[in-house]
Amino acid sequence: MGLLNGKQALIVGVASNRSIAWAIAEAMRKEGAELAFAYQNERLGARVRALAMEAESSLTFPCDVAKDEEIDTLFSALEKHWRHLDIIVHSVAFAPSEQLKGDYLDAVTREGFRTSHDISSYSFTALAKRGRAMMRGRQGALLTLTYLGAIRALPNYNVMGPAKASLEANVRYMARALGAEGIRVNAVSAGPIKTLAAAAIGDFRRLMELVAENAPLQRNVTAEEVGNAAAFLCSDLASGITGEILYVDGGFNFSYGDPPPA
Ligand code: NAD
Ligand code: 0WE
Repeated sequence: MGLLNGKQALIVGVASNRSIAWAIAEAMRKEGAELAFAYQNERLGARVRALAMEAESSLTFPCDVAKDEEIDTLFSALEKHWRHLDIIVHSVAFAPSEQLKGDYLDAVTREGFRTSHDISSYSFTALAKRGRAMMRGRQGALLTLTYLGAIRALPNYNVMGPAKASLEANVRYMARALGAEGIRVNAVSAGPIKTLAAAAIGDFRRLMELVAENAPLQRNVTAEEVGNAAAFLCSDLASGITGEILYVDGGFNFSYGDPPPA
């Protein structure tokens, strides 16, 4: 019955019960997947262990995705519990906070550019490189989270835009590299959702109002809706889909600029 019965999924990027990664975990659990969780550092350990228990999982591992040794340790630990892996969810992004406000050129620095691309794009590749052996030949799926700022120059998103553009190209190159092994690679491009990563941003409420006023669905999307799309993309129902960016944004991406309704 469950779309993901018998599948084992590693979820990277839960920081709180509002994280998009947590909504994905809940949707995948509901569809029958067995879950494991990787969290950034011990500051988040207790919270993630408690959430994992709610998802009937005792598999929680620390992993700073900026560090290859920690990625290696993560998979070495996971291999002790699971022989195979079917799904990796990457729900991670970071730019130093001073990068995310004001004029792009004034804000951006070589170090800010490097860090944002490393954590927000390369880390997806790094997880795939190390996870590949465990996933081979199992109709596996990799999934990441992106945002409209990848394809539109938006205020304040700044260097995260180029980082997400890199991530989206990464999805296509990874899909090409892994297709022969039966592994699919996709992204969900989510509309704005109030999470920790979003709460830190000024004007977030205004952005959400703009979406509600202009999206065809005339509202913002929920983390649960993103979770459901993620579960679908990682299920065998999506067996023909790879290298794709699926918008879960109420249609805002193609309709902003419409005149307001009469
Ligand atoms: P969140 O703060 O709950 O999640 C971000 C996660 O990234 C956290 O769990 C954090 O621990 C993790 N992270 C950052 N640096 C890391 C590192 N070095 N190593 C390991 N983990 C690290 O916020 P969220 O909104 O759920 O973000 C998840 C993803 O969704 C991000 O890729 C974000 O760009 C994307 N996204 C968010 C929105 C939104 O409006 N919230 C919209 C579209 C896409
Ligand atoms: O991808 C994101 C945000 C990712 C993010 C958030 C933070 C906050 C805390 C990356 N790095 C950091 N660094 C921090 O120190 N989103 C899609 C959410 C978001 O962020 C914006 C947005 C939206 C939407 C920033 C400016 C404008 C819009």
